Amino acid sequence: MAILNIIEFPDQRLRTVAKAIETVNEDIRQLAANMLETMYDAPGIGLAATQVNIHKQLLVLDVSDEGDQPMVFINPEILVKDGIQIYAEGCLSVPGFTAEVQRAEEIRVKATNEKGESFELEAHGLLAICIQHEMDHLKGKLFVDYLSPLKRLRLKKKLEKQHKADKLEAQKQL
Ligand code: GNR
Ligand code: NI
Repeated sequence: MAILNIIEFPDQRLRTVAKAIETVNEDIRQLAANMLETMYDAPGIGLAATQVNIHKQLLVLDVSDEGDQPMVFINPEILVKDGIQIYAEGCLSVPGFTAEVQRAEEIRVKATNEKGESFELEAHGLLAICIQHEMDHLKGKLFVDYLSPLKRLRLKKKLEKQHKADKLEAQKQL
């Protein structure tokens, strides 16, 4: 098991479109386990492979209160969307920032699990939000893309400044 490095906005690698996974093998199961460990450690309620710079259609999540219901989605597809809900979202790739995003209230999703079995799931509320947020990552999209260009630019400048300061601090430690 291992904690993976999470890349942060405005890193262009977050814009990569993930490729479908052809076979669910031991490498994929290992990656899913490491992503879950990374997500719980952060802590977060979801993580897409894109965020750990692996451009494959794989996401993990756990929206339970106890953090004891890990879920793995491989090659997820949304079959049906219904209704709308607005929620203040955060993202491990956009630390220290939240914004209200409008998404479908209810979705029907088809995906493959870590055993390579196909499944379908009806989701609503936070689970539906999280699946849509993670599936956006797999398409190279971030929740900040729903903001006005001015707000996104301000956020980009703020995080770039923070990343520069972090880099200088790391150099001092050498
Ligand atoms: O941990 C997370 N919390 C969260 C809160 C509201 C809406 C979406 C999320 S997902 C986020 C983890 C993350 O960045 N996943 O990509
Ligand atoms: Ni995210």
